[in-house]
Amino acid sequence: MKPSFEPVNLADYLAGAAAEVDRTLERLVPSPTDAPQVLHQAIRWSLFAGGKRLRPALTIAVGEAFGAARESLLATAAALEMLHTYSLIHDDLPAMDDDDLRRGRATCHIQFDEATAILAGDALQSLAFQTIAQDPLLDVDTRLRLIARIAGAIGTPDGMVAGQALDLAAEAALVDSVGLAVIHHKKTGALINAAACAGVVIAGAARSEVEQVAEYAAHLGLLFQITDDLLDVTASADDLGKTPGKDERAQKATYVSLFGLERARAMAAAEYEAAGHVLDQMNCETGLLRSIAEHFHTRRT
Ligand code: GRG
Repeated sequence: MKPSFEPVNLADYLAGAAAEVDRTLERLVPSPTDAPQVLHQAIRWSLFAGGKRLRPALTIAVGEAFGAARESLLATAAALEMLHTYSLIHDDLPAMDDDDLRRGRATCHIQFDEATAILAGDALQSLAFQTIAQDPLLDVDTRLRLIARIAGAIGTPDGMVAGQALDLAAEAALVDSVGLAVIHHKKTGALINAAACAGVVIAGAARSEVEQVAEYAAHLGLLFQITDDLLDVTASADDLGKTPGKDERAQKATYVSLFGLERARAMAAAEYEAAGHVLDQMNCETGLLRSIAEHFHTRRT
């Protein structure tokens, strides 16, 4: 029998989780008055710019579904947001995506300068792993498992950095549907997967349950990216807080450019369904995780 809980409103849950993650980040990140001030102001400029906090919310939701206490999830959830923000700061640099708008405001290198943006990303990455390594609410074995899994989602050949390298190399070349899935599995999916798995690791669940969560999150990651590609052609800069239409201008392979709007929508729906089938097999309270998949499917920002 699955444990049953009171139904929770997703919007309230996400808002509550985001507020707690922000309070945790506030505590963990150097003050803007710490020297060198410009570095710490740049970190805060990007970190507190109004991101949706989806990755930390996923850590919290999965962790709570498997019985972890909210308090035990917060530092790791905040660390995942630091890592995500580092990736966005570096992705926006002229050497990469060269963007001047992110989270509804000037990108870090536009507001400050390129060197500061590179250093802000570097510092956020180190701070994230220090946060987990020093979390007094987790036993040392759990900290080590989290660090290994999250670092693996970033620096290994299957991780986010490799995905970014493939994506940059793919701009000029022809990519097929398999190549596209590989890029996004690494670039976007790996960190989303690590965020979900961090929750179930902190809850101390069995290895088989971690694997089920990883499978659910793999569908979620692809769903997130297909939706992102759809929003790039259908949403406004105001809604997105970043420049829409960039993929098309850069002649990037996306789910929309490769398959067209209708098939891309059908592929997103298939990933949503598949995430639901994985949840059907899981022995935990899945209501919130189902709502998160639905949110990833229907989001407009
Ligand atoms: C630079 C090493 C390195 C990696 C960059 C994640 C990434 C890899 C680049 C971002 C490019 C991009 C726009 C990818 C699409 C999916 C994505 C990660 C969107 C941004 O995530 P949201 O929508 O953003 O969760 P907020 O601002 O709400 O946190």
